[in-house]
Amino acid sequence: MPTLEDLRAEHPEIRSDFTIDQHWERYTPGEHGVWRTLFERQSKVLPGRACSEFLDGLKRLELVPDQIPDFERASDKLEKITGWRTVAVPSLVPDDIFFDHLANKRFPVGQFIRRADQLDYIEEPDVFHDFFGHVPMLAHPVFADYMQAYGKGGQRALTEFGMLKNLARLYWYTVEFGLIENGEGLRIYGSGIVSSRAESIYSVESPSPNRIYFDLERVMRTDYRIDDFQESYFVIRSFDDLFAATYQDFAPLYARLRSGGTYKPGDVLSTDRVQTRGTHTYVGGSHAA
Ligand code: HBI
Ligand code: FE
Repeated sequence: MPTLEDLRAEHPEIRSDFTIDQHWERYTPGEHGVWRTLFERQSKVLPGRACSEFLDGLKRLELVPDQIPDFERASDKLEKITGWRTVAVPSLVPDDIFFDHLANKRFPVGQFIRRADQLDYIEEPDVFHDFFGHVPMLAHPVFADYMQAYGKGGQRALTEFGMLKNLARLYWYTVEFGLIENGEGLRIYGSGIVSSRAESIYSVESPSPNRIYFDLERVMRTDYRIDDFQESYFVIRSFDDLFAATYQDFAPLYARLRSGGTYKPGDVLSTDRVQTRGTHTYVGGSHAA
């Protein structure tokens, strides 16, 4: 995790909350071209796979294929819908800074974009993962409230309970890699999936991974892979369910989590409500961004 000092060299204006100026005018035609390639690829694979709430958010924010969004202008639209804004950051930011932004309805968006030879793999969230992947769902009022509650919960998990690892798993299996099964059938809402062409297809169509109905404690006990497709996806039935499950006092849950099992990414438990049990036939590849 880079420190403020590390980042100041490249971003002299960086502020104590790790935000920088986007400098939209500095993006090159090549960088806008990478955005366009990624946007057009996802526009082909997401209809019928991403949930309508995500696709509606994309439309309401009027994101266009041929240009990286101007964060201030897009935030003016987003703020009218759910009160959220995006802030530019140069990289991953420390957990306490990240939670504080979410708790105040500010989503940190990577200011940089991956290179044309990195279309399928990025280590750090860039503007395409963050803006295309995360921001459209922030136009959904219930999901936006979930994200703010996550930020507030994160601050407590960090300072009062030392339960960051458990909370990071919740973020990973919902915000990043969550699936939803409602009237439309099985659909994607997780940002890590919607911003990746290969995983957009794999997550809802491959027989290989497990798909298990969401249970808060089960998710908070389950480790995850950061370098490959997920071996298990957790499926919610509605965003109201997700918000309700997590809008409670976590203290008793944290007490239970101090003992008892931690599960491997591919485990299926007898107590699981299984939507589909995976064949685990997928042979590892690179984690498509
Ligand atoms: N910082 N910019 C940025 N974006 C993230 O998604 C992010 C982060 N810091 C920490 C983090 N995510 C996760 O570890 C959270 O679960 C805390
Ligand atoms: Fe992300």
